[in-house]
Amino acid sequence: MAAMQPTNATSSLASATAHSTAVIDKVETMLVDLPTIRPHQLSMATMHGQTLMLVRVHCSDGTVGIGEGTTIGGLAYGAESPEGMKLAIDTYFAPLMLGADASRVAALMARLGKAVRDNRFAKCAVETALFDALGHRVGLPVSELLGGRLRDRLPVAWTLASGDTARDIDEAQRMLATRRHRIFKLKIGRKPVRDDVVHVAAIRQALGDEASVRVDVNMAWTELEAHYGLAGLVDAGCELVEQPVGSADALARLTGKYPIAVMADESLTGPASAFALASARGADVFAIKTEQSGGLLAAQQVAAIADAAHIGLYGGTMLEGAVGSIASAHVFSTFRELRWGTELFGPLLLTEEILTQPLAYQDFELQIPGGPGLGIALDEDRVRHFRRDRPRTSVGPATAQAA
Ligand code: MUC
Ligand code: MG
Repeated sequence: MAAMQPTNATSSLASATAHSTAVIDKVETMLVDLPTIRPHQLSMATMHGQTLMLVRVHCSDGTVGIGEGTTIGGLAYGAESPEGMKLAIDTYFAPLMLGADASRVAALMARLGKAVRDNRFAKCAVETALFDALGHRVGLPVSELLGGRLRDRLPVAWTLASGDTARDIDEAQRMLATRRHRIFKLKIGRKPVRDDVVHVAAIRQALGDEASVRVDVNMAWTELEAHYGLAGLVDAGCELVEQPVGSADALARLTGKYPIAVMADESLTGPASAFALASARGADVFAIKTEQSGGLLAAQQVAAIADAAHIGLYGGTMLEGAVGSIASAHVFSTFRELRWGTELFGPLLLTEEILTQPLAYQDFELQIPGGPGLGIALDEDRVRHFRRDRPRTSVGPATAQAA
């Protein structure tokens, strides 16, 4: 019998097998604390800094992937915290990952999914690191591994949340003048509804037609307050309201009642909730967050459900630093429709840079890197400096100067 000639199919199988020779050697986690440029006020917390949980996956072929998990206000936003993610990955994820085929990302995530319930943010961080390493291994950007990007740049909104109307107007005017942002999301819900509406109307009026003004209530209103609020926001010229109430049923009842788009955020916790919301026509727009969805692949599933239900898409943020933000950018670049833009401004809220090459924000957009993996590199010295567990020199209280 003649020897079988390799066909295209068998040779691509051979190269896939070559890629799969890498196994996971080490999983490393760390907490990095960075200050914010100003206090960031949401209805449930005021942030003065952000903690990034960074995970590095080291593979036997020398590739290393990085991922990030963040939350908002520690445990104020949801059930996970950066410290909890680190503990979960060190204790439960890492033993299952060591020695596993590093290239079979979906298979490994399925295995982790069976052993670990929930922990969506930690799973997202690990999945990001695996995709980053795979991208370096095969020489492709993460967006291409996810099916291929449809855009190289993403519009980016800025959140006005200083707690002071005049300061917010000044901040927005600087963003417009420097062509960094022209979509503004206002955090409201801490004050009485009437005061919040006055705040929004003042900002809308000061910025004029150049800017788009939206609000995020972070679930702070009752359904009755939301009726007053939405009516007032329409008069104030606001185009979108994000998660005015906590209950998904109440959100559905508000959708379509007023000429303002209603966007779901906290109610969206992955594909199952997306399906339930879409079935109930529970929102006009989905704020898709990669971490909240449970990872990059899960975020794509949420987008597919929204698309099928003709629900608009917005690329959300958990105020991730550079690693998490660019991971989301790769995911959002693959969405067929992204009518409402994104809010991947997290790194700009922090005083410190931790990349060798900062992310490029210009002309109201974020450029998605074209290099392999996430297309970014950590500045190791700066990461070491801001690590929570860095060796510290203790200094006592100031003592009287020697005479
Ligand atoms: C949220 O609820 O959308 C997004 C922007 C921001 O300032 O906070 C986040 C969280
Ligand atoms: Mg929100």
